[in-house]
Order: sequence, then structure tokens, then C-alpha cells
Amino acid sequence: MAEIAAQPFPFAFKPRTMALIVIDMQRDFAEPGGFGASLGNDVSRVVAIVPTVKRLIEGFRAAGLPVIHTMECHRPDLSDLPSAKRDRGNPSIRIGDAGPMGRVLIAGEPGTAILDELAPLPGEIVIEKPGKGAFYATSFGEDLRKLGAEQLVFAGVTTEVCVQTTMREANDRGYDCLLAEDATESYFPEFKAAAIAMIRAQGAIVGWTATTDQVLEGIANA
Ligand code: C5J
Repeated sequence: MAEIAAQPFPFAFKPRTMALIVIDMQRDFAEPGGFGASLGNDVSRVVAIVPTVKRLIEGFRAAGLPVIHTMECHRPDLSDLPSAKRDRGNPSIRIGDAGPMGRVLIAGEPGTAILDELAPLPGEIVIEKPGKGAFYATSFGEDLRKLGAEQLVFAGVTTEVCVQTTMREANDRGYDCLLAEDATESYFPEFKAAAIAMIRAQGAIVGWTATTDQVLEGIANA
């Protein structure tokens, strides 16, 4: 087993069974006029992590390890958008409404796309997910099984919503999970800090956390 220096203790991994999961690095969460901004959030926090997420993605690609991207989005007919989700918050535009970047969080619309700098390469798996967790109503679990993945490194947004939900789902399914602390972000710094603390509390009850440098160093030394 190889190791990544991590908290609360080193993260052991088999060099060929690790995958990177990049959660929802979409224009709708990072750009003015998108869904995140419509909820009154400061999207510059998301933009700030893009170079770090890019470095992490490039490190996995260079090591020949899989990179899986997720996108939070819904069908154009909204058949996968329950009112429990559409009616929440008090956004100026709701999911499915027409906004400056097309219909908000609808598959295929410009604002729903992954940021250009982090665009998936041909052949990389992209999961379109209607929920916060990536396992719900998607092929994600089956894709991981086919890849033979056992350890998952997570990046993306937002730390306490879609990232943490997917990590918890993955942990329940038997995956060892590590969150790259500086490659994830929240609109609320205190929520990010709390999520990181929760994840690694009680002897890594949900998983481990490490910096992008630590992850890349662990991969390089494997
Ligand atoms: C949210 C997400 N926060 N990707 N989505 O609505 O975390």
C-alpha cells in the first residue's frame, strides 16, 4: 500500500485503484448570473479554487488514474426535479427557469456546463446527477465498480452540500474517501471548516483530508 500524508492519519491506497471525483465545477456555481449567484452567494470563492482543482486533475491524468466529473442538472421536462428541491431557497431564478446562461441547471444548457479550464477529456466519465449525492439516480456506483476503484479522492463544490453528501454515500458503500481541502470550497467559510472537521473526526468517521500537494506527492511516490 502507498500512503498520502493526511488527517487524522495517513491515507493508505493501492496505486491502481484510486480515482478522483470532481464534484459540480459548473458555470452555474461559479459565474455571476448562475444558480449559486441567484441565491445571493459570492461565487468568487469557487473561482479561486479552479487552478488547484486543475492541478489535481492533471496529476491524476499524468499518473494514468481515472478522473470522474459530476454535474448537478435536471432533465428539460423537470421530471427529475421534485418540488422539495425546486421550491427551496429564495433565488431570483429557480432551477429550470431561463437565466442569462440558459435554463438554470438543465442538462445541455450553457450555464450547466463544467468550467472550460476543468473540462473533461474525451473518454472521462461525466455523471449528470439530479441530487446532491452522486450515487442517487445515476450510474456512478456501477461506473466505480467497473473501474475497480477502492479509494476515492474528492474535489469540487460545495464542500458541505454535494461534496460531503457524495463522500458519505461513498463511505457507506465501502470506499475509502479523502477530501482535498484546498480543492473544495463553500460559499460559507465556516461551513467548509465544519465539514472538513466532521469528515475527519472520530478517527476518519467519513474519511480523510489532505492538501492537493500532499495528494500529488503521495501519488508521485507510489
Ligand atoms: C448546491 C452543490 N450547493 N453542488 N450544489 O446546491 O453543492
